[in-house]
Amino acid sequence: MVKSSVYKLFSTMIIWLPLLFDNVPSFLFARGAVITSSELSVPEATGSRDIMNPAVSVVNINNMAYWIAKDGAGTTQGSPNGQQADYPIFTGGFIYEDGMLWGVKSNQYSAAEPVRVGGSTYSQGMKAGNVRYDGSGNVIGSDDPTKHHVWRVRTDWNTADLTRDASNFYGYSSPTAASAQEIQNVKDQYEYDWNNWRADLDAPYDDVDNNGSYDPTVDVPGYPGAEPTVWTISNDVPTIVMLMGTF
Ligand SMILES: [Ca+2]
Repeated sequence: MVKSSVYKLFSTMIIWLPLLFDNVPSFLFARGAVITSSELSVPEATGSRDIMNPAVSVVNINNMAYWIAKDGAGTTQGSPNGQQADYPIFTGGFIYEDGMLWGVKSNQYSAAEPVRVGGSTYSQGMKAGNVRYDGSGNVIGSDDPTKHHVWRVRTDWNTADLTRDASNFYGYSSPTAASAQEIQNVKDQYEYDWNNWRADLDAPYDDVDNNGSYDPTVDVPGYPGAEPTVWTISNDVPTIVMLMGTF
């Protein structure tokens, strides 16, 4: 039993992938394992979840739940235990809070201040959204953060029993606590993210027909080979560009 639990723990793989210094996608993915944790019986809601546009979400297909905010920050707000990662899922905390912090030294910065640092410490230096460019490739600002959320897919979203997933997403302490409506909400959110996967912003996907573009009817969103993927995109460009201008 112990060996099995350890396997499940390490079968969850967490990837933080800074592709560009100013435009940082991160994604979490995992290979699933059958849940065998004891059934806890005390439901505990931690508040509402914005279903179609969630500000926090969770990778939870195996025996660990790991939460992330849409700006890429660690968060303690999803778990009923008030911690970022719970292991075993639905029980005590495993990681209080973590995140990615990076530094860049470049001769493009002033000689007096050649280093820039960004990311997450206890506070977060990023906001959700992608960097926006003009037709010549110059940075003109960043996208509206309200148009972004934590994107989440799982390959079996349309057939799986999502009771346990929804119970975890809604912050209950019991894997069977979610209502039928809450389960449907989670399914709807999976469907939306599957059909609107941000491949245009370089969210990873398996290009099944190998044509170099994302087609939700053929391709598989998420990190290739992974069952669930949780993906966010964030930036530290101050100016937010709206459709009609900037503010
Ligand atoms: Ca394709």
